Amino acid sequence: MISRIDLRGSALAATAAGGGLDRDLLPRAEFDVEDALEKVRPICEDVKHRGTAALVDYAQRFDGVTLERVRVPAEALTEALEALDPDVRAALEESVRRARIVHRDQRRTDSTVQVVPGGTVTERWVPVERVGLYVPGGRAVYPSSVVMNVVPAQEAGVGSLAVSSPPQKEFGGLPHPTILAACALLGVDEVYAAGGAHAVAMFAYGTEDCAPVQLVTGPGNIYVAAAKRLLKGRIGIDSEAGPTEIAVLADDTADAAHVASDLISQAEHDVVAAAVLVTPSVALAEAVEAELKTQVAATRHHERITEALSGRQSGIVLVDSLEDGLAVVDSYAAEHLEIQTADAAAWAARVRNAGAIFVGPWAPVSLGDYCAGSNHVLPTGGCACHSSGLSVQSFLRGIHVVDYTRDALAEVTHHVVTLAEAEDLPAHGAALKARFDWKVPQSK
Ligand code: HSO
Ligand code: ZN
Repeated sequence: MISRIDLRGSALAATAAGGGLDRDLLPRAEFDVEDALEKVRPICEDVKHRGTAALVDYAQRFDGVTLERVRVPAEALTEALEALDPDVRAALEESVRRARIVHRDQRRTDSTVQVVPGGTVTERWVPVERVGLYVPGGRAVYPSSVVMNVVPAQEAGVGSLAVSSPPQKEFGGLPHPTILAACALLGVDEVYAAGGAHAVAMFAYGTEDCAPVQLVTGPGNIYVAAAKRLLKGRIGIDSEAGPTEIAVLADDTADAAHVASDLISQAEHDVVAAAVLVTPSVALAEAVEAELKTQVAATRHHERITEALSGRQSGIVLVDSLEDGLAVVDSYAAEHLEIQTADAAAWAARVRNAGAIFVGPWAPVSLGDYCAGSNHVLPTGGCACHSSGLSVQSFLRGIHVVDYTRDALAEVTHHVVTLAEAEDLPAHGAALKARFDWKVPQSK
């Protein structure tokens, strides 16, 4: 079912060392946000002008639900938490506890540096005031994603946080009850029943019910991604999350059954999810192929998984050496990268591009999805070569605070005036000269 891509004999490590390895060396799933832009543009405009009335119309059209109100009442949140299965609650609490440990440690402290005597620059970290978190509904009901978005926002000190998730017909037009329960567990009391592009527009423009936010985070389908791209600038966004990806770099010390089950675990998300094994070991490749055959048949979502594994975005990549394998995974820049080799930590330390790295046999991606403490909102589609996963940092802004004394300004004025003249912007220089009787102070 999974195809083989044979890259042996291509001297990949040498090509990569010269900076020449193609970022698109391995195929990826189609995720053309550009295409969806024209569809979401009128929807966003409509929400901008008609607010709640537009959201109610879209709930009818896209979710088949007649909404009485878009804001979820407080009782519905409390009831959802009370009705939550105790085991699920305990697991979510543990997930939150671990995520808090990691994200609390990411908090920044302001730092002041003295550039010259009398001249300091402070970097002051200020949380975004109000954030909107989008949580998908439909097939992807992930309370764990509520944890992964809310915890870093809270640890960053975000004062106001709203969640939106599509209304579900079978739950009387409310978002999925586990999503509501997760919100309640995390102390989020502002929740809306809106999904898709119009939910992002609600956050960006605000409505009668929902005050506008400054930043929207959270995964979603292609329309959500398109709305984020369209409204970016008016609002900040985390990323346009695409289909999930796992790459495994493994040698013949890896356990084929475990490698196969890890590939399957992420293929389970979506028919366009990517599962890629990169290995110099033909024996491991064969063993993993055999394992996939037997394991996939036994999984609940075997049809979806089979489609994901047989898609062009998935494959077993044969390379001449682990060194070449490293070049391949670096060029691919996977959302999740497992290293299942001898001396895994040493190989992991050399990886340059990945959303998150899972080291050795006891750190499968599923651990990171729920309970490692790390964040599972990670860059996809190769964006790991320039972006990071969600963290406290995503919810902070670093403001430079510049503080100079008269003497410190006098000392550097001639340089500022010179650069301003070189850029034909003399008024810039004049702003300094005005402070010194229109003379350029002589530096000591
Ligand atoms: N692997 C997904 C996150 C997730 N997995 C949620 C299970 N639930 C993207 O990192
Ligand atoms: Zn997952």
